[in-house]
Parts: sequence; C-alpha cells; structure tokens
Amino acid sequence: MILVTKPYLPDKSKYIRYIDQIFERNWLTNNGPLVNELELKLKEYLGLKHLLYTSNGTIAIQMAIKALDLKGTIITTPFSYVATTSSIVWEGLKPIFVDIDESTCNIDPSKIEASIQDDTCAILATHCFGNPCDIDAIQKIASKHDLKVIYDAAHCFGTKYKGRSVFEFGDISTTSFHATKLFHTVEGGAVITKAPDLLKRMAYLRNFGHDGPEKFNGVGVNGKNSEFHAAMGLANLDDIEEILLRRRQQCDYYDSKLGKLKIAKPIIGDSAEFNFAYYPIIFESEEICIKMKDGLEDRRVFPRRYFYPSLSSLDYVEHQTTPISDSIASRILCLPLYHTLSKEEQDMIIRILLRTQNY
Ligand code: T4K
Repeated sequence: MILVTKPYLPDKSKYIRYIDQIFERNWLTNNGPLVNELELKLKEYLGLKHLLYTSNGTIAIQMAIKALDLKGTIITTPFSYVATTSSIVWEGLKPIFVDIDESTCNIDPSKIEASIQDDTCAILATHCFGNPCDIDAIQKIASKHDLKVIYDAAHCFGTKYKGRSVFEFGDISTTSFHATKLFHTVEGGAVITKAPDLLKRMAYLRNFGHDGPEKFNGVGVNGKNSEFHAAMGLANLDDIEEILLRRRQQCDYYDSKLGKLKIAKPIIGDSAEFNFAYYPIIFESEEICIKMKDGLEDRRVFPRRYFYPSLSSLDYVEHQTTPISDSIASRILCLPLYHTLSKEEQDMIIRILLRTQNY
C-alpha cells in the first residue's frame, strides 16, 4: 500500500538519546530545555528573529488572530486545509472568501480590494502547497487599507521568498509541524513574527496568560508543546537538508515522466525557492480526476484530494461564490511524496496514471 505521505522518522538511537535526557531531568513539558533548544535551532536554521513553538498549527493560527485582537471579517482563501477557515470561525470572526489565482492556487490579490468591507480587519492567506503568495501585492493592499496580514505557512518549511524564509512575512506567520509535514515534531507548530510586542503577547497566550505563578496577563490558552515532541524535532532537524533534497529529486522525477499526462501544476513564482512539500496535479475535469484516483486506488495507491471541498462550501460559513477554487478543488490530486518513496514505486504510479488516461 502506498499512501499520500509517510512521516519521516529519524535515527532511533538519536531520538532515544534525547528521551534519556528527559527521563534524567524529569522535566516533561512547560517550556523545557529541549523546547528552548528546538526554538533556538529553528530560528538559526531559518534565519528568524522570533519563533514560538506551539502544540500544533491550528492553535498557532488561533493565537495569531487573538494576538492581533482581530474582530469582524477576515479576507481569506477558499483553497486550503479546513484549519485555515475553522480557526477564523472558532475565534468568532467571519471569513470573506476571495477566489484564487488559477495558476498558483493562492488567493488572487487583484480580487481582494473589491471584497473589503467596513469591518474587515485582516487578510489570512495560505501559501498553498508551499508556494508563496504574491506577498508584495498583498502587503500593498494591507498597508493601503490598514489591514493586518497573517500567513498560514503550514506547508512552507524550507520555502524562501526573495532569498528569505517565507515565515518572515506578514504581521504573523504560522506553521505546522504535524507528522505529515516535511519537517515534523509529531504534533506541533509555530508562530513567527518580527514584532517584539506581538511575540510577548503570544508568549502569554501560549501559556494560559501566566505572568509568573500567581499573576495573569490577559486571557490565555494552552498552546505549549512537550519535551518529547521537541526531541523528535531536534532529531529531524539534523536531516532536513537531505529531506528537502530527496523531495526535489522525487518531484523532478515525476515531472520528467508525466509529460504526456494532461495535467496542470501550480506555477511557482520567480521570487520563490520552493520546498517540494506536495506534488499536486490538476486534471481537465472532475470526472478524469476521479477516474485517476480510482485507477490508483485499485492498485492500492492512495493519493489525496487536497484540498476538496473548496472551503467556501463549508456548511458553517455564509455561501460565497468562488468558481476558480471550486473548479480546482474538484479536479486536483496530490500524488504520494515522502522520503522513502522509491523510484520503482514512482514508476508504478506513473504507469497507472498514463494507462488510466488512455482507457
Ligand atoms: N493550515 C494548513 C494549510 C494545513 O495544511 C494544516 C494541516 C493546518 C493549517 C493545521 O495544522 P495542524 O493543526 O495539523 O498542525 C493532514 C494533517 O493531519 C494536517 O496536519 C494537514 N494540514 C493536512 C493537509 O493533512 P489528513 O486528514 O489528510 O490526515 P490523515 O490522517 O488522513 O493522514 C494523511 C496521510 O498520511 C494518510 O495517507 C495516512 C498517512 N499517515 C498519517 C499519519 C498521521 C501516516 O502514514 N502516518 C501517520 O502517523 O490531514
């Protein structure tokens, strides 16, 4: 069986060495030494000023919304994982969906201004599949209309924009270190900002608002992560260059062999260095997409319809028209992509796709 992804696992003895340290110290969570070490190493590797490690990528979005004290409506993308939208609704705000650019699968900046309402406070955009949004255009609109910008950069570990980590952009960037991500800590995520005041607010938010044992600074939540999770992150971080390289090679291999398949792929902008987080392919119709998915599944290969359905069709949001997102969502598949996926397995996937197309 070949699944869409398989979590990367580091050298077991290296992980166990970290676990031994935890047993010796008997310090399991609440801002422990491995969490601190991971935060330092991530900042160093990514060239970031501030980063807070969180329990997952969803709480990271919710903390960002809270830290910016957002109220009213938020402009967002309909083409993302459900956590982008559900976090907005969970925080009591209303999402306004702006359709995506067909060529990138990211929010289309040229459509944002027409959707801004009197109570619009922010733009929450996803760098979908690790492909950076048009950051300059979004920032220009945000500055003009005094809107905050949050980037859901859950897919973006290793992605650069204009030579810098894409996590640097926006008022706050959030990411996920979930087991299915190319860099992971089993569960986990982070909030990233350049602003010291936002960092401070999010540090309180992450730990119930604690300002010492007996004092509280505002309402908080439990967004912390544990020493065991940080241990996995530290062990994995040593291998990150190898992980990124392997994915690049696997994507190049798919590219070289899928030329005859009638598909489109999201276009990566010139300003970006892509991290090969996913291998999405867009078919000409939903019918062909389903035929390909069935053809693969018959042979126990399980791609995923990331991201179907389009989030504007969720039953807890007000219906809004997003025809491009609806269309892409209906005919996209992400092919298997993970460290141990072999060339033989890729060849089999490629053969099935090409054969299914010809039926
Ligand atoms: N924003 C965006 C844009 C996101 O993509 C995500 C998460 C978030 C925010 C929220 O971040 P977190 O709160 O999750 O940190 C998966 C992940 O659970 C989710 O983290 C991820 N995005 C989303 C794109 O994919 P599912 O429902 O597809 O997961 P699941 O369990 O079906 O697993 C996917 C594949 O991986 C399956 O084929 C099984 C395989 N798998 C999975 C796990 C967990 C394994 O082989 N081993 C494993 O341990 O959501």
